[in-house]
Amino acid sequence: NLKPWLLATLAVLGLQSAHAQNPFITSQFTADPTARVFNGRVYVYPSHDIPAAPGRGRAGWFVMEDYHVFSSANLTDWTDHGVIVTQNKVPWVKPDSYSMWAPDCIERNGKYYFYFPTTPKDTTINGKGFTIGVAVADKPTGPFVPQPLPIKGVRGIDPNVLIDKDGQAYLYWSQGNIYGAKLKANLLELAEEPKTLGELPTQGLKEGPYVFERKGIYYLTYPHVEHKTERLEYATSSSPLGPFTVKGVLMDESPTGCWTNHHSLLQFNNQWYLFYHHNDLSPQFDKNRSVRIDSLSFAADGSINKVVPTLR
Ligand code: FUB
Repeated sequence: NLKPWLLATLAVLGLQSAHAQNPFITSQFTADPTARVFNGRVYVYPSHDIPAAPGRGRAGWFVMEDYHVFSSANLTDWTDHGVIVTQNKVPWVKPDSYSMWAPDCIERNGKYYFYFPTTPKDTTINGKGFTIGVAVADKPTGPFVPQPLPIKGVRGIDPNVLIDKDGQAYLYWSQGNIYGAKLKANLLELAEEPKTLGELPTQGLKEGPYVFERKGIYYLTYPHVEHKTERLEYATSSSPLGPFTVKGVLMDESPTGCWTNHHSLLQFNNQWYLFYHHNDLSPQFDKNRSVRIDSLSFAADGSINKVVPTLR
């Protein structure tokens, strides 16, 4: 209940925390939020859950056919820029895939590269199951033009891209375990064979990698199921492809039972934030999810202080 003048002063000092209500998008179901700052504005690229219907996806499972992008200058007022990529306009996607899962978007030299996983119609390229493609735009809101084929050599979901301080780009993704590889300068092709990243937990699904660098430490953050639902864990390394060492938990398992969590971290106006999801708008069905934000902080030794969800 901070007074507006105090919030404005804190904002000028870069000290405000997220005070938007969670979930912060209520016009549609959203999940897997990747948040990025482009030109001083926050853009969130989430997945878009829709309910299954006859001829539309599989009842009881994730159903996703397109992506919207949302943006905000203050983390409170959000603009929906509409559909940026849709399954039936991507040449390589299996018709009626309804599997447009967790995406990422990154900028280089004024071009925006949107990475997304889904199922292909031609399984001879990367094998059966999910693979990852790219669509390119001149603006963060598109229009995005999909590449004609998925990235060769990538099998899996949940793409995440890091462009390191030296300009080298890395693609991370998951397929039960977490993998990474250098990208070529065009950001459209792998430059090397994928590798695993170190001594991550061997038991339980690990997915949704989000990698970032802070003060010379590379953080690999990821959802991990040990019991029933995913908790967010992190590992650190002195280099982008590891080996990473597990350090701890940044968000506990959901007490109310949304099976998945999926997240990104963002520094905006000198404050760090965690973007993640739960099923606030669909308490009975956890495949219709909604995105949330909370403030996040680091301890002096670089460890991440655990985030406790704020619901209002
Ligand atoms: O949204 C579909 C899948 O659920 C994502 O790709 C995973 O990370 C999990 O959130």
